[in-house]
Amino acid sequence: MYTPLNIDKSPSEPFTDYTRWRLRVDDGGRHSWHYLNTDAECEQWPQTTVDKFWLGLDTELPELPKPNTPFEAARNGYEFYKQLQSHDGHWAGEYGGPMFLLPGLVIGSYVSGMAFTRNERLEMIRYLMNRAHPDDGGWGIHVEGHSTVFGTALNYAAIRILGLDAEHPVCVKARATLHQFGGATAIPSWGKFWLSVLNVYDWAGNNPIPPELWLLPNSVPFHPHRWWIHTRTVYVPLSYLYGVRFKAPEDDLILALRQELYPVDYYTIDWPAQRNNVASVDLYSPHTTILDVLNKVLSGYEACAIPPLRRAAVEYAYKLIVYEDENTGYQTLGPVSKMFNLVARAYHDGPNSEAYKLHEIKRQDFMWIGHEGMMMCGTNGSQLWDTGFITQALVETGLADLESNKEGLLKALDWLDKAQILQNPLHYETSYRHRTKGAWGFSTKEQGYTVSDCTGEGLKAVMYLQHHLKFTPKLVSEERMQSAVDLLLTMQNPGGGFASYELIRGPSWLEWLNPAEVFGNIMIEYSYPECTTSVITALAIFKKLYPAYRRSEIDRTMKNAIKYLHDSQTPEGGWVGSWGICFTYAMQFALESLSLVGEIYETSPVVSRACEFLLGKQRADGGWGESWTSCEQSRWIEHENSQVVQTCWATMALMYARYPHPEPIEKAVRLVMSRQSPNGSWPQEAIEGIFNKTCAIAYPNFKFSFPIWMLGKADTYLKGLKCGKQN
Ligand code: LAN
Repeated sequence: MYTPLNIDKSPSEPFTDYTRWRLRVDDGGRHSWHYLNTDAECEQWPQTTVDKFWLGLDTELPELPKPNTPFEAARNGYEFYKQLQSHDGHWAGEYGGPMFLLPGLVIGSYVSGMAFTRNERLEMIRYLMNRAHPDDGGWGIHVEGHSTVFGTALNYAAIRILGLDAEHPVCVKARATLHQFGGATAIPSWGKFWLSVLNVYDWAGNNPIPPELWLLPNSVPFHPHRWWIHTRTVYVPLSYLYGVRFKAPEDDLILALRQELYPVDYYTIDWPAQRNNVASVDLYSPHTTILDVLNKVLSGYEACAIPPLRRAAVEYAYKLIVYEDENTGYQTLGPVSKMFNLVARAYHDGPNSEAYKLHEIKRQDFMWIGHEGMMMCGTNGSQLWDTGFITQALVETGLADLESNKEGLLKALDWLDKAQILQNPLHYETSYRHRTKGAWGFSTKEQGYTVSDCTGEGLKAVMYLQHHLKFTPKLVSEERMQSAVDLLLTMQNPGGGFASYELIRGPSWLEWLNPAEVFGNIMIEYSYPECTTSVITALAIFKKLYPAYRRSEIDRTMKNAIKYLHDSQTPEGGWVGSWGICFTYAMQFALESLSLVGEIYETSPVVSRACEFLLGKQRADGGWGESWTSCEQSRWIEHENSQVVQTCWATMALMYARYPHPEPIEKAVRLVMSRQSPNGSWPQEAIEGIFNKTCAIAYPNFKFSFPIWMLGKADTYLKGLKCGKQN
């Protein structure tokens, strides 16, 4: 379908004219990248600093006077970063990292007959070329991971669909690596699924994904509505497409891929024997015996599935897909469900339907062009998350009071005001959703999902902006803040902790049924230190401002949450991060919330243990550096270099704890200042985030918000320590 593209250039240079790309920001902070074909269009819509920065072009921002104090360094940092604020007040950013998303975008679009522009195809090919491992030519599960069958087979299929010739050296090298792994037969389950949809893997090679589970009574302990929201939201379209055994019609490319993806003859493969065949390079969570037995039973059922029951289940799954599309303005919860829902709607509703068109429009929100080419993002952006952090940083450091920063902050407040979700979902109980009224989500209001810590950070940012500054209007009413608090109060789990999107709904043994092989802890919600601490912090600040509102419930919630935090500290004194890398991330949040309930270094053994743990990890250069594999293994693993962002988290943690000795903080400040560029920015270092234990994800805006925050805070903190000493 897509015409072949003849590529003979090196991917180090763009395949398209980078001066022609523009990021459009629509209502609520929607992102979409557009390529302008004519000079007239370019003149009418000039490239902004935001565009240039994310494209990796020279921003031409000036060198700033050399900073002599941490505050001056923070001010320089923001002089740069404020140029990256969008006209509507939020900060846009790339959200790449996972390497299994772009193949979903490409395969899903291909089998649905949805086109890409030539320029998008060129830059996606370039991205994949740039991201192939230089040594073996394969791809991993994320940009910093080793090559796997999952990454290599899926991205190989993607680059071929996009138009790269099978004999191009990039394909030849990747194919050789894939074949060395034994070929695509041993791809993990989600890969088996995508390849089956593409009709280059037989459905008989998949373990069953029966839609009938949705028809069980809700009270059944393993009913899918009890699963972690990402797992079940992917399972819905998966079970639909499995139920109808969707497969793309054979064409020349598909026939060719059947040859290329396997070192053996495709037509001789024993497919049922592949169901549990997963390459060892890919495996993180091996199947349990219970899962294997269950799969055998379900396979038996597949052979004699009762047609009317299957039909009813497939119809129900389809209904849930529609609900999800409509609840989220066709963004869906995330990039995986996005593309599976798109395929399901294209198949069921056809290419002339409204659903198809809307899916096509919103597909754009996940596509991002960076300096290495075009990728698919982990969500439709991290708008709220990034805006929440920098605004808090500005208020806490005093940078918000500088005249030149006021206008931007007013815009940010305006954006935050509009980003709060004011209603429950359109389809609410019917799509098993948690309340959303009062919430802030991770990206945009349209996406429409409550996240506990995003609500916490959103609320905190609003309270800081509205109450700590003299020049801001009270855009978010007291009632709306109360509604955010009401929401948070519905989210505490029995152990006192807070999970990501919902309460923990299922029993922990459900994890034994984790079929994904490449991820850990994905079957149910868990309480997370990071989520819990954001909530505690928001509630503590809210309580100071509105002491009368639901006072006893807030007190009780906080007390239980603090207990959870104490309980979840590791014996060495750390907290394991699940969404950022790793201990330094979680500890910054933990010590912030503990300080707000009066637990500091000198009074609390929990906090002093935490500080000693951190100090034990500080390096001679003053920095901290942990590898993303710390998250995989839940133990501290050093990165080869110290990292600016992690150094800031660790230093913030020490300051929240009111650590009394200045030396470690001074050393860290010196390191972060020494890494700052003359224009105030910081260069990109290692990837910052993680999910599901194994997949790293990029938060490139962290390299601005956290250094600005830490340096500004350290300035006052160190001065305070000196005064204390003098006194
Ligand atoms: C995110 C991104 C944000 C993150 C935080 C707010 C930082 C966290 O504290 C709570 C969980 C949350 C919302 C989160 C959950 C899982 C996400 C959505 C992601 C890491 C971004 C991408 C990831 C999603 C699961 C990727 C799609 C892959 C699947 C396995 C479905």
